[in-house]
Amino acid sequence: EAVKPIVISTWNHGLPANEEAWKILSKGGKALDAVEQGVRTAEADPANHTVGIGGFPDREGNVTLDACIMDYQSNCGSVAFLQNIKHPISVARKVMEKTPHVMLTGEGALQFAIQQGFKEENLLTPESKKAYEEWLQQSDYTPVVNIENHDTISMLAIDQEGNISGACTTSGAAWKMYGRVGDSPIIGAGLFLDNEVGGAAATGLGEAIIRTAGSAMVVELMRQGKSPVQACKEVVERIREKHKNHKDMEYLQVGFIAINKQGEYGGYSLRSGFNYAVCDSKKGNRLEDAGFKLS
Ligand code: SD4
Repeated sequence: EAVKPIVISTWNHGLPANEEAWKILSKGGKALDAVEQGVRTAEADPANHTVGIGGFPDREGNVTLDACIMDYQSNCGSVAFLQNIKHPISVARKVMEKTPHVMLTGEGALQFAIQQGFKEENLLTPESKKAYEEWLQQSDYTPVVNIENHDTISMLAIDQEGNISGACTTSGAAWKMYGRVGDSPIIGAGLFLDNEVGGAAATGLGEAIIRTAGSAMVVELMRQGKSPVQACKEVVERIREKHKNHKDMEYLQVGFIAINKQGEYGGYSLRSGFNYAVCDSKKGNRLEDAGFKLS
């Protein structure tokens, strides 16, 4: 018998996000609504420096946001390089539901958001501005593992009907180039699911996740019979292999979470320090440490 409903999301802030999602799932609500409402908690938290308001800016001082959402019928919506909108995940959902497209970027995404009634606001908090000014003094772009690429929220949920949905939202890598887009708004990289099989989502250095079609690969491996943890592990190992002689290797961190149709779940990362939150009716809402390849 499959475990459902269930929700899993990345990092410590997965706990409050799951709590919000659980309010919907436990009442028989849809996984799609649960993941949207869940990740909005992280977007709204100014203390989180990798999502929404309070996110660290690019190297020119702009906070630019990436997000995507996907439902059990493989509908998806995405925004990338979006500025001044606090809840990109909800704009991504509108792209999915109200446009003939999957992805809108930059000015176009902003224009669409405004048409849909979203308000423009400054997302650069005094605290992030200060961190940026400090960074400017060295202007050194060498991401710090588990710190500067930490805290993207990715969430996967299965509702009482047994349907899967997922969401992913981020301000991306701190001090990135203007216009840089990571894995998080890219279906197949930052997030992927197939309602027949399961879902997967990523956190970490987006470039490496895009190069390897990370989340899509995890789902494909589950289709071939791997457990969620085995599938995440195999993709992490492949990413490591592909980056052996790559300049990114020195600071590379990637982590995946995955869930299958039976409600089995797991996570795995390249380096230690990655955790995720899981909530179901059996054990409640809790944090678990992911297994890892290197220490
Ligand atoms: C990115 N994957 O833009 C994101 C960053 C991230 O936890 O995951 N942070 O590359």
